[in-house]
Amino acid sequence: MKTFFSEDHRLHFPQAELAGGQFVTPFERPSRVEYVLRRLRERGFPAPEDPGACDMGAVARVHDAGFLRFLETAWEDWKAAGHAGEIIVTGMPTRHMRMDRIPASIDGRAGWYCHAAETAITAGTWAAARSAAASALAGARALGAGARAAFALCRPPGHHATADQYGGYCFLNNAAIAAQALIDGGAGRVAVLDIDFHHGNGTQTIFYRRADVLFASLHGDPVEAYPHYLGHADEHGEGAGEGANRNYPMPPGTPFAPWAEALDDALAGIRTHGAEALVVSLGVDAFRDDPISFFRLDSPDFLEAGRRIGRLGLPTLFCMEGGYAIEAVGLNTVNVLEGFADA
Ligand code: Q9C
Ligand code: ZN
Repeated sequence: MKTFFSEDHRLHFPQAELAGGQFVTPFERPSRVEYVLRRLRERGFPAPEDPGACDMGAVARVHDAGFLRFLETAWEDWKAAGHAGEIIVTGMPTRHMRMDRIPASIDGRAGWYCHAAETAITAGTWAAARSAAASALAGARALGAGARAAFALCRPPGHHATADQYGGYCFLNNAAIAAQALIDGGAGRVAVLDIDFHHGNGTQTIFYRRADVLFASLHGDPVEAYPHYLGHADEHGEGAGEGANRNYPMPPGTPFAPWAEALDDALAGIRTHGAEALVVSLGVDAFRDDPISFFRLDSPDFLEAGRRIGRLGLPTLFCMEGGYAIEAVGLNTVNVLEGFADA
């Protein structure tokens, strides 16, 4: 399995995440990928390839032009406004406010282009986010060239990023960008399977009105879990996309058996949809020891999940998403990949 990874992920490491009313060291930190790299090496995966420069044309097929300009210039504008710290949004447009006037100030624009304030932007965030999208695009190219599978070790993650908002530790939606690239490369239909603990609100909304990209997500019920305001079972897609969105919200304490049942149902839906390629949003925060999540998967369960995904028989790109039980992130991630390869 080809793997793609850029050292530029290190350029994104905010000092702080707003959590529980305190500033804490971000859960989504650079050391996460070290554990994945080590396990890949130990278990005989080929050395990761650097993806090179990011194809911004491909990124612009998914993301709003104003949003991309904002990300590109946000840090300079923030400094120019005299702000001393990292970009942390303090207000966003919500119910009872105007949604048709984008402010000029950096504070106003940051709120406009954000949906969750735990996520800070720093000097290197834009470069890191582009490098993660570049890995996803390199993975999509590998599938296009005939590979059965590829792994993009994306950091920062992507599935919470909408067409025009960052949040949930995500800036560019790596999996959505890859899915769009597969469509643009000639695939008639593609599926995105999201097994990160959190609902992939960004990916869902990007493809919500489209029939060509099916989105299926297994996640903590938004009644109890981030992103709180999307991810319910009755979100089926709209217009041409009606029926091409499948959500499997599950309650606190969910162990592997019901989770795997949801996985099987999602995989059956992907088969029925007629997908020619699969993108997996591979978060491993469904792990029982994850510090910010509430499912109970054990490490061997990730092997079995990979096997079940592998039995679909589709060309598959895995894009790294979440997983915060730092030392187990490598084992659990590589278990999915190895299970897939063994299927
Ligand atoms: N106090 C991904 O897994 N809220 N993002 C965390 C912790 C944000 C998760 C609350 C969680 C975002 C890619
Ligand atoms: Zn997550």
